[in-house]
Amino acid sequence: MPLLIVSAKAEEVTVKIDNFVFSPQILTIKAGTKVTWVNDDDIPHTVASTTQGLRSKALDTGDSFTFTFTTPGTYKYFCGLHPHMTGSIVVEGATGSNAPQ
Ligand SMILES: [Cu+2]
Repeated sequence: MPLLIVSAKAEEVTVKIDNFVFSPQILTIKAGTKVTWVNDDDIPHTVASTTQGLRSKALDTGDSFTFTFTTPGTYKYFCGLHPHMTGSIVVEGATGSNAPQ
């Protein structure tokens, strides 16, 4: 299955967790975007990383976790309960991108 790459323009985006997969697995956003992970799976998952603050408690079905990305860079994260579940958030600078403004 190819990696799904989504370029989001909204300032709030959602990453769904289902069937042991973060979706989209790679998400490109602008700095300042609020990302909310929602667990649609029927078992608990977490969002974990080495980034300060980017770490949730165990999310039961329907629970969510929100983190606002203010600094450009690539943020890799994983599920603390199932470390093979991984995802990345690519944060672009608010200017200097290819946004059609
Ligand atoms: Cu998990």
